[in-house]
Amino acid sequence: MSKQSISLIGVPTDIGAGHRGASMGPEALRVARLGEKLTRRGLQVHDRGNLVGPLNPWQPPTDGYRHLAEVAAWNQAVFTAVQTELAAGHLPIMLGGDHCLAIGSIAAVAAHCRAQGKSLRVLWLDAHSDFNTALATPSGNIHGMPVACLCGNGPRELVQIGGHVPATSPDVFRQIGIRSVDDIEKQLIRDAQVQVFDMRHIDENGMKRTMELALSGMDEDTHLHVSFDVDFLDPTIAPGVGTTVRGGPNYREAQLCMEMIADTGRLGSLDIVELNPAYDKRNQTAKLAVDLVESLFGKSTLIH
Ligand code: EXY
Ligand code: MN
Ligand code: MN
Ligand code: MN
Repeated sequence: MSKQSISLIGVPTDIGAGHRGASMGPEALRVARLGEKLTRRGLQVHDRGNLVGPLNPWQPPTDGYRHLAEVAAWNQAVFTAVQTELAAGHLPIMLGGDHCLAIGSIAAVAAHCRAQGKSLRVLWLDAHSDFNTALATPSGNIHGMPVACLCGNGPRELVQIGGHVPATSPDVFRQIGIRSVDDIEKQLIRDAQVQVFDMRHIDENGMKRTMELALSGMDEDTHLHVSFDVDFLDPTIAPGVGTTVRGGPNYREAQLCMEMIADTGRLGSLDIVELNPAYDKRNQTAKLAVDLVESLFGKSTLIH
C-alpha cells in the first residue's frame, strides 16, 4: 500500500477571534515539528506553506459580525485549498489560525463527500459550541459561529462558501468537551438537535464511553473530519489559547480521545485551530497539540 499523503495548509489568521495572535499558530506548529513527527510515523507529508488573505483591521462588529468581508475572503481561500487536496487524494491538515477557518474547510469536505457518495461525520473538539448567530453572539466574533454557518444559519457571504446551501447539516456533528455556551446559543443548539457530549457527560460517563457514542454509526463510506480547537484541553496543560475555559479534558483523556479516533481508520481531514503563541509559554501548547495529533495518526500507548 502506498503511503498516506498529508498536506499541511497554514492559515495564519486571527480575523474571526477576539484576541490577536492565532495568526502565529501555523509557525508554532511547524516549530514544534508537526511535519517531521508525521513523517516519522510513515506518512508522506507535503507542507503547502501558508494561505494568504486580508490583514486584521481590528474593527468593532457591524450588524453583529466582526470582519465579515475578511472572514469570507480567508474562507474562500481555505475552501479552494482543501478542495484541491481532497481531489488529489491527500489528507488536508489546516494549521490555524482561528476557528472561523472551519467554515471553508468543512464546506470543502462536505462537497467532496457529496461528490464521492460518502457520508460525513465531524468531531468538534472544543470548549465552545461555536453555534452563535448575529442575534445570539455576545461578541460579534465569527470564530464563535462556524457550526451555525455550515448549517445555513449565518450571513450570505459565509453560508454560501462552496456554493451549496447549507454546506452540511447539524446531524453530522458530534461536539465533545463543551463547557462554555451562551444562553441563546444553547437554545439554538437544542433546537437544531446537535449531539453534544459536554464536560458533564464526560465526567459522568468517562472519555471511553463518550468516544464510543460519538464514533458510533460510521462505516467504510464515512469520511471523518476532526475540528480540534486547542481550547478543548484544560488550560492547565494548554495555556496557549485566547479563550481558556477551566474544567477541560486532561492529558490522558485527550490522548484516549485521539487514540480512539485513530482506531477507526476513518480520519480524512483535520483542523488544528485557536493555538495562540502570544499566550503560550515556551511553545508548550503547540508541542502538546503536536503530541496529540501524533496519537490521532496512530501513536499508541498500547503494548499489545
Ligand atoms: N461564545 C463566545 C462568543 O461567541 O463570543 C466565545 C466563542 C469562542 C469561540 C472559540 C474558539 O472556539
Ligand atoms: Mn499525491
Ligand atoms: Mn472553536
Ligand atoms: Mn473554543
